[in-house]
Amino acid sequence: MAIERTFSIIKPDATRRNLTGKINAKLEDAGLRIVAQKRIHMTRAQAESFYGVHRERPFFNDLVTFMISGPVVVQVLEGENAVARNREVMGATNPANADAGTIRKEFAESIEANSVHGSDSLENAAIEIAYFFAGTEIVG
Ligand code: RTP
Ligand code: MG
Repeated sequence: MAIERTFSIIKPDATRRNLTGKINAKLEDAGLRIVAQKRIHMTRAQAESFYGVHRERPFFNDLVTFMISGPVVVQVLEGENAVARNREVMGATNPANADAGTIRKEFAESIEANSVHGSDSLENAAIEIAYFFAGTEIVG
């Protein structure tokens, strides 16, 4: 078991409903440690660049507009197999398909307003962490 770091976002649908504490409790209960965290309001350029891999997808513009519709909480999570562990506790992209007990099953409003983002690989985790955090802001 490797200790990894992954990148997480609590999305605008969740900050709007004041769910950051409940979501953090789920992350911590899953064995993940929040080693960096800040609340920001992304610019359109920041969101477009962050989701650049989805630029050709039909939902890209709606996704960017949603992600800048309110504040988000960006986080670095640390723990054993943190990338996969976080994806497990997040649940499926579409909350209708998410397992009981997952963040998206309990809190997501729709396939788009699905409360959290989590890196999908260790390689992308490193890129995404560096996009939002300086090394000095991460305290393990
Ligand atoms: P994320 O990147 O946010 O952790 O989510 P994910 O891996 O589970 O899903 P991904 O396929 O990477 O999609 C990124 C985000 O785009 C929105 N989405 N909307 N309208 C749609 O059909 C649709 N599909 C995806 C969601 O907010 C999804 O989390
Ligand atoms: Mg993804």
